Amino acid sequence: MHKIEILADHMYHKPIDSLTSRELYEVLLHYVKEEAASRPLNSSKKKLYYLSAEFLIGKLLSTNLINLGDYDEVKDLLAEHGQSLNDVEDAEQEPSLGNGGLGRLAACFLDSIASLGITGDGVGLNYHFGLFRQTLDHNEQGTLPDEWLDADTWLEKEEGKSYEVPFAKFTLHSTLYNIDVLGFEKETRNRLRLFDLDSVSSDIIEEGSIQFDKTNVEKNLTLFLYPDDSDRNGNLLRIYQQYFMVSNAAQLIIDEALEKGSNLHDLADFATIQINDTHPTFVIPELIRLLTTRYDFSFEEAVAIARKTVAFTNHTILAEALEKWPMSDIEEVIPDIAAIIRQLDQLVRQEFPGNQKVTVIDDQNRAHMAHIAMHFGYSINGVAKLHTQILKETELNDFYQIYPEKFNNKTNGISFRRWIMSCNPSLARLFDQLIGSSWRHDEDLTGLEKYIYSENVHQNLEHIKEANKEALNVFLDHNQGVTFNPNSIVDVQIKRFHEYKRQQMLALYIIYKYHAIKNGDIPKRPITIIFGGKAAPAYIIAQDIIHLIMTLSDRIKNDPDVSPYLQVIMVKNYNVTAAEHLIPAADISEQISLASKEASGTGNMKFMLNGALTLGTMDGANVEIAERVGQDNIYTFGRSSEGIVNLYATHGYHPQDYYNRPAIKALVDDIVSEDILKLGNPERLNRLYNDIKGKDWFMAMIDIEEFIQTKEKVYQDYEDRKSWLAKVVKNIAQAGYFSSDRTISDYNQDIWHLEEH
Ligand code: 26Q
Repeated sequence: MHKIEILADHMYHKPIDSLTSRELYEVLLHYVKEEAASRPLNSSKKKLYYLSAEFLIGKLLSTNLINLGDYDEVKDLLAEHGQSLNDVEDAEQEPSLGNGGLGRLAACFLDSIASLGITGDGVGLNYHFGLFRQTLDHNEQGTLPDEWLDADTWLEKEEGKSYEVPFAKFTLHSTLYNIDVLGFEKETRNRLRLFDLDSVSSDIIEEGSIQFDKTNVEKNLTLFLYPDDSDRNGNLLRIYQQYFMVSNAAQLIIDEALEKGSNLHDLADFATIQINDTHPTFVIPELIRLLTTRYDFSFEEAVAIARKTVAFTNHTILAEALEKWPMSDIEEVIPDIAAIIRQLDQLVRQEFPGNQKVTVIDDQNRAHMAHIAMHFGYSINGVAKLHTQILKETELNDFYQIYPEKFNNKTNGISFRRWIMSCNPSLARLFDQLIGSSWRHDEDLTGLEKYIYSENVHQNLEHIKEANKEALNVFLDHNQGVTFNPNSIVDVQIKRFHEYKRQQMLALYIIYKYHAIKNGDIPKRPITIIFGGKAAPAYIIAQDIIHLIMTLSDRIKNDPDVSPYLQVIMVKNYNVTAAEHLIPAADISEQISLASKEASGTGNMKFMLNGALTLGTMDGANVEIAERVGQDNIYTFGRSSEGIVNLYATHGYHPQDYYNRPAIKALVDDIVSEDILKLGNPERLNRLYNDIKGKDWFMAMIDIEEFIQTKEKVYQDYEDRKSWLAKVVKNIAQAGYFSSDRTISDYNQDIWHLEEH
């Protein structure tokens, strides 16, 4: 008998055949957890700690089975008992411990760190509700708490690990939960360490909402990721969360180093700390606090140790995302840390007298978290070539001037275990047939280049895409009772809703296409345009954009002249699981951010690997995709990043200039046309209309004409199947570079310097 059969009998006294999907899930969860726990922890002398406010790990059953090397065996075993692994996967709840790219990147990194045999743990918080669950009633986004912890989970409590975290008003205590992180066909494991508040309680959440008493920190600290910070109490809560996270992390790191024989003077030989954006920056003053108060280090020496231990990754150049905390807020929550930050500010002022732009505390008495990270860390990296270049030349130029040696680029990547082996197994098998299975270990897909014009391969790709579209249809039907024409072109934009990502520009295209069809310009093939993504609860315009898209979707659905040729779907509660269904089914990958604004993007890489072609601006990692596949195999359009950076610097963009062009005016005015206003919420539609017409801060109108032309060309090119599929193969063959194993191996070589096993 297989271990799983024994477990089933043990847990439910039933054979596998008669278990429900849920029961079978519990059995497999148990099985994988046991297998994982039996593997020794990676344990090199020096260890990486990847600190992040988000870990968007997704469901873990499939990828864990893949990494154990058990996937096929378990699938077959279940099949013998009339059960399907797919159904079992459906029974797993997805933890929503992240909100977007930065959190998903952290999850791909954990997978790659373990797969390369590097000793490295993720450290973060165990949010009980994570990010909100999105509803879409009356064509508007609604928010519900996501109770992912209700069900049996991958978390294992680590007994006997609890730290004290001192705040001004009280001292809080932590408990620690771990999730084992397996490497691909590796005999060892790492862990994701998630700290929780021992006094946490959900009884302060208002029934059926994400509202709660923000001042009751002793109960609320680990309830939600990114609580609404539009008021002061929300801001204070974020400081509480960040400090709780890093104080626990720092104490854990010091403990583990001491256990391994460190005298802490040599901490950097035992630990390196990568901070995922600025959210964990308080770890620097916290390390200094612990070393000076508990271990008798001088301030100077403690600073020197932090400077050898902490490395910083920047993920954004949007000013509003660069964290600046009022010193009065820091003072109120964590006065000891405020004092250290003042000392750090003094140090910087002594080192760089007269340089007002690099101070830690600015003239409005706000602490700049990125400045702390850059002065008191040893590495600063951007997440794509273009992004790092912009950081060096403009955004962080003052720091590049003084620390050129700290700056480096690490182009993002994605885990091939999740983003092809698990989410698109039939395509993965096709790769095996064509080039053997070594790509599963080295992600080298260039062997596929010789099949660019192979009719047989094209046919296989067509069949796989068709089947994936059918599967997506089943998923959407189940998720929200919507289906689409499986013979249509599937055109997808999935990501957080943000003006710089320009979902509103694709909405303007939909308006254009609606009118074209009304005027008798019938597409050769039906088009399905799919959006997915959440908008921050305090981000009103982003919610207005969701509303516009859904209203346009209704208008089309209700119009028999148009509905056979065009459909618009807004996916409810877009998350990792939805992405795993959407990406393998997509033909077109929309990556249309305003050039210079998308640091990297990682969805772009997932689509490319799964056989969709990119329609994008020369932004983020799109630039490197274009470089690799060549301009003939990607559809790029729009102003260059230099052009845009320059327009911002010279205040040279005037929306009226664009709005007044008749072709653009017709599209924008349609947002407030009579039939749209009748269908939708006039307040939202008017606000969005006025914003685009009068402000358009992220310049949706600047590229709209070129976008429309390029989209028409894409749809036209799609009809030449031979040439389209040749492009698809070229893209897949060049996707290997975007493996997160490559990214992590670059981090390790240039920043961490750990052993690989
Ligand atoms: C900041 C201040 C106050 C409240 C919240 C925040 C905040 C929260 C989350 C700021 C930024 C984030 C998340 C950023 C993010 O996901 N960035 C994305 O990172 C990806 C991985 O590097 C890139 O591929 C994307 O381009 C980038 O947008």
